[in-house]
Amino acid sequence: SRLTQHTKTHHPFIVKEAIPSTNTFALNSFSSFEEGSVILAHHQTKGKGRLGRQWSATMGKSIALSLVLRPTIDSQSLPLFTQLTAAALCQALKAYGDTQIKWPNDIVLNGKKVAGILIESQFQENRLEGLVIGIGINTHLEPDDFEDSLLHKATSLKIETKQTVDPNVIIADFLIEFDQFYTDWLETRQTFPFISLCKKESALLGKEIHVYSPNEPPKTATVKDINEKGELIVHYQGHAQLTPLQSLDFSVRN
Ligand code: BT5
Repeated sequence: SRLTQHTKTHHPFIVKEAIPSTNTFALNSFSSFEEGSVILAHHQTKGKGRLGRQWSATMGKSIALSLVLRPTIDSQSLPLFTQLTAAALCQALKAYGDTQIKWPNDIVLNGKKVAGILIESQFQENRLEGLVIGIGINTHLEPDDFEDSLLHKATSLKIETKQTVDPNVIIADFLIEFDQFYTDWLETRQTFPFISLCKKESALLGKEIHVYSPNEPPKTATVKDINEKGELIVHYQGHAQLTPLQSLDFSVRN
């Protein structure tokens, strides 16, 4: 089975108390972290989401980690890592309920966001030196911990399972799943194993979504596929062709 296979990756752990952001920490001292390093923080004071957004969590009630990787890849492969990570995280969180992937970077549990992924890259003299995969998982957040605006769209493992969970088990399970996809991909450069999982567990396939692009009114589209590059293939209303989307800002239409 997947779990009994050996992987080549090993994971030095760096554990911090409160820091602004594990991703920022990893990027600021990137050269000091070897491949596979995991930076864990008990608390983030300035957790980052994508596109300048914030990631927030009450102290001691969530997992915040960053995984440092130094693969030899070109920057075009970067979006693939969001899908690879989402597939691994979705698998690891399956033990807690019906997890799905909301392309490109959200894990939802019973329809609400329980985890998010933020991938940032490190360049040196125009060369991609590596990447930092940031993961936030809502383990023990309670409804009171969420801002009002998040209440109907965010949740935690504790809220959904009504049980406390073991963060160490979650982190270990995630790394096992991740290493399997990652080492396979490094060897074969085949994206099928994790892309097929992203499709199987997609919260968006077949759904109608609103696509928001800068300086344009939102457009309605139907989600048709996720391709081998990790792009979302959509069909815009009134268009003949299908359109591949990269991580544009968009929201699902109810
Ligand atoms: C994400 O961004 O979902 C990426 C989250 C990545 C967080 C990890 S924690 C470790 C590492 N270090 C960091 O500094 N970051 C990474 P995005 O798709 O842009 O979603 C952000 C949006 O999710 C916010 O604008 C809020 O609406 C919502 N949000 C904020 N905190 C949340 C939470 N704890 N649970 C669910 N939704 C949240």
